[in-house]
Amino acid sequence: MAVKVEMAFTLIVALAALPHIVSTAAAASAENARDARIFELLDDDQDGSVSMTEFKNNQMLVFYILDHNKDLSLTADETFLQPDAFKSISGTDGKIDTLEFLDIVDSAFKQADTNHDGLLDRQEFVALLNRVRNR
Ligand SMILES: [Ca+2]
Ligand SMILES: [Ca+2]
Ligand SMILES: [Ca+2]
Repeated sequence: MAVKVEMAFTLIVALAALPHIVSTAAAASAENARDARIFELLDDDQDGSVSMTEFKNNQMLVFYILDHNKDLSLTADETFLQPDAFKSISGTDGKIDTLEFLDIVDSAFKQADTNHDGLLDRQEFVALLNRVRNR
């Protein structure tokens, strides 16, 4: 797996979990319940799978939350990424713009969609989370 995509996984899962980290000090035993809640958060129409559109919309929301100064780009201090990881996404300008962000979201979605049906089901989503955690 390309380094860039691995970084995208880390970013995306951390981002998806962000509201939960803030609102609940979830114990490790509550991890499954938390994963299920993250999935439900992503699955806007609650049809049991996360489409590319749902995934992107949710990630863009997170982008806006992280973008403290609302200039539509993320600088290193607005993310919690390691410098190398940040640079692999941002390129040389030191900023992650919305296109770069959507590009990694797109890559991560395609990597996670292991049966290539254009949807993330619960199984694929949990596999994605586990892959990131066990890195
Ligand atoms: Ca859905
Ligand atoms: Ca910014
Ligand atoms: Ca799938």
